[in-house]
Amino acid sequence: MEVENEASCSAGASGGSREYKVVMLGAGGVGKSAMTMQFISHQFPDYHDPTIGDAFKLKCLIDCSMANFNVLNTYGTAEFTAMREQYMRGGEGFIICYSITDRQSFQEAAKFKELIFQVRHTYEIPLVLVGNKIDLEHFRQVSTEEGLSLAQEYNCAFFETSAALRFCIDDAFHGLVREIRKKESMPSLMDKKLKRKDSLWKKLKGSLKKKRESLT
Ligand SMILES: Nc1nc2c(ncn2[C@@H]2O[C@H](COP(=O)(O)OP(=O)(O)OP(=O)(O)O)[C@@H](O)[C@H]2O)c(=O)[nH]1
Ligand SMILES: [Mg+2]
Repeated sequence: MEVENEASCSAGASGGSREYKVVMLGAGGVGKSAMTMQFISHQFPDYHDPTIGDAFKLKCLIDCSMANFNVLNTYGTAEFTAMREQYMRGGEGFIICYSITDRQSFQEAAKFKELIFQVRHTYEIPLVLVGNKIDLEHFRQVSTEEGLSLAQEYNCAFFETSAALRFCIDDAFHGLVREIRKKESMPSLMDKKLKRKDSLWKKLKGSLKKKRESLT
């Protein structure tokens, strides 16, 4: 799916658009698909259809510079976790999601930094932490302070969102691009790795396609 969105900034957009490979991570049912759908097409699917691995594209202006999102939406269900290592190799940045109504999903979110480290051997990976479903305040099990404190540990931006209300969804995705740009402006780490990432990303999409075909 490919969409263009140029609403937020009219003047001064840079002509060339840089692609950002973003991976959604988090336990099953926390709202990764709902957040992705809201971000890409302003729609909220109110049913839970466990994801097999979908990729979405969207162009938008962030801080007056064009960003070409390539979002890989993953699945949280345990039986699929073998694929996680592949995602973690391919992504440039990760949105780690939990549901504020599900403490176990928060505990799972707290494990991702280590899992990413095991695959990438660095903690310098751009991340954003998201506590979703804040429209369900009455069912809250994870406080804002706990989210903030995990984000501090992760050294990353933190957002509480509602995919249902499309609340703070753009902020989370744009926040990740800002994290990637911030890390890129520190010359050391990312430049050398970009070419390698391109071929990894292609391989990853190929295996997901095969997996989908085998399951349908
Ligand atoms: N009230 C409310 N419900 C939400 C929100 N986000 C997602 N949901 C609902 O939660 C359920 C699961 O959402 P999904 O987006 O399918 O969850 P997921 O993380 O993609 O799940 P997997 O693909 O299995 O990993 C669906 O019924 C959604 O409608 C939200 O912000 N608020
Ligand atoms: Mg999903």
